[in-house]
Amino acid sequence: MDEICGKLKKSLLDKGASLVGFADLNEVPADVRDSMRFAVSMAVALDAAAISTIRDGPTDPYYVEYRKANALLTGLGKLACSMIEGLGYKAIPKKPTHAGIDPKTQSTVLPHKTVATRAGLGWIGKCALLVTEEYGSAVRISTVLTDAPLETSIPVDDSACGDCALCVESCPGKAPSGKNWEVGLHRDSFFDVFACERAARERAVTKLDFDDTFCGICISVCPWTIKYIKRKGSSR
Ligand code: B12
Ligand code: SF4
Ligand code: SF4
Repeated sequence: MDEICGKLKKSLLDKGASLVGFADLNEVPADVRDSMRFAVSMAVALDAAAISTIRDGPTDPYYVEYRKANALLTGLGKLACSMIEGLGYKAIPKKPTHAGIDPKTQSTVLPHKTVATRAGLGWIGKCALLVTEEYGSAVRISTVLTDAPLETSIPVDDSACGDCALCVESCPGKAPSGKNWEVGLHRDSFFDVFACERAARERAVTKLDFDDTFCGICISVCPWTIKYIKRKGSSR
């Protein structure tokens, strides 16, 4: 399987993925993962210059990037599926968008972030986003479930946010409580999803005349994102 994982990773990175990891989902109930034990987690980094334009709300360059990343992730999911199925295993792609969420709880049964931490891509920040060492939280992610026995990565169980509270202080909706995540801590015990939804919608309507939850301030203020922006030669 080592060789297959290597080929899969190389092909996905060549086609535009920024990070690829392999998850063992045995900790998650079988019914939420379609009885597939393993998963490929893929992240696409958002353009650093576009993210650097977000200051007090969403911007057109961020919206363009968001759409581009979703399209790329959909294509990468198809590629991973065809490679895995070519080897005789099952593969189920999960959409990068809000498809299949319960609006009352704002949740899917198997969030991409759960798969991403299991695949070792990063931790969950105080703002409830996946934070990666390489790109901060400026990534969009998606998942392919499979029964192929992949060589899995070391999962991330703890936060690396430490005492930082920049996303907590910058959130216009006061959605993050400031508590540090660890595996097993449910989103709703450290993040008010409805406060985020209200504030993000208000920002999107005011800034872009766009009636959706679209904000991204928490992405742009994170020191890990800023490190990525600086590495790419932009400034915030
Ligand atoms: C519903 C939803 C929303 C809701 C709720 C957000 C939320 N945090 O849940 C609203 C509308 C508010 C929203 C807003 C935004 N969203 Co949104 N949203 C989703 C969606 C469709 C489902 C999320 C979900 O099911 N949440 C349920 C809760 C319980 O889980 P969770 O917060 O996702 O993650 C928890 C688990 O993963 C758990 N966990 C982690 N590891 C493990 C391991 C084990 C074993 C277990 C049991 C649990 C566990 O820890 C996390 C925190 O508790 C996902 C796409 C997807 N299909 O996953 C995108 C997604 C989370 N959104 C995303 C983004 C970027 C945004 C916005 C920035 C919007 C924007 N474009 O401006 C804001 C940011 C809000 C924020 N700070 O979180 C990205 C996040 C990327 C990243 N770096 O993390 C996602 C993943 C979409 C994508 N394809 O990339 N979103
Ligand atoms: S998307 Fe905006 S409103 Fe939601 S948590 Fe991030 S900064 Fe707060
Ligand atoms: S801004 Fe600070 S607290 Fe928030 S996710 Fe980034 S490192 Fe964590």
